[in-house]
Amino acid sequence: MPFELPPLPYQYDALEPVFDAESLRLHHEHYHAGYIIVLNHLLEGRPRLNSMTLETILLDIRVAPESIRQDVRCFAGGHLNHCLFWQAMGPQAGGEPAGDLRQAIIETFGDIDSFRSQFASQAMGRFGSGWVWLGLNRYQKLEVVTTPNEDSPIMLGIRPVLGLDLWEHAYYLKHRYRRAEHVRCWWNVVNWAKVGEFYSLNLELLDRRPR
Ligand code: MN3
Repeated sequence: MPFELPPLPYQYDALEPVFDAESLRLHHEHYHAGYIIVLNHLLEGRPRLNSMTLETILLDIRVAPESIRQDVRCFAGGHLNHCLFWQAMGPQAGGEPAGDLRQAIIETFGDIDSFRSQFASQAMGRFGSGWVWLGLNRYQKLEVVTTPNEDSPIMLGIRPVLGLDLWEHAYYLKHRYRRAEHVRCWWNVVNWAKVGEFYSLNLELLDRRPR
C-alpha cells in the first residue's frame, strides 16, 4: 500500500500567529507531500522493503539496496519526521508538560526551563538543515538530540516524542533567517497532551523490547 499524505489534525490557519497559514500549507502540501511521492516511487516493486515498517528500515538502513539507500533514508525519514511534527502541535496549545512526562523532564533536565534552553541551544547548534528532538533512549531516559537533513532519531537509537523542523522552509516566510525566534515562538503551539501520549507509548514499546 503506497503511503498517503495524512491530513493535518487542524486547519492551515489554526497555528497563527506562530505559523502563518501559507507556510503551513506549503510545508504540508509541497514538502511533506513531495517526500511521500518520492518514497512511494522508491519502494515500488520492492516487496521486501514494503513488508517492513519505516521504523524497521531506518533502524538498519542497510536493508535498503545500496542504489536507493541514501534516498530511502531521506524520504522515509522525512515522512516519519513530519507525521510526528504535525501531531505534536495544535491550536490552543503551549503551556507546560504534565504528568509522567513532566516528572521525567524534571528528573533529566532539572526543570522545564532548563529543558527548553537545552532544546533551543541544540537547535541553534545544528548547522544547516535538520531537526531537534526530545526522545527516549534504550534505557528509557529522555535525551535532546539533533539530526541532519531528514535523518530520523530512530537511526541514533532514540524514539522521538517531540521534534522541531529546523529547515528554513519551516520558518523563512515568517521569521526569515531568525531560527532562534522560530524555536521560541514554537513552544506556544506544542500540544503537550499529545507529547505525553507519545512518551507513554514509547515507554511501553521499549518495555516490551528485549534488551
Ligand atoms: Mn519540513
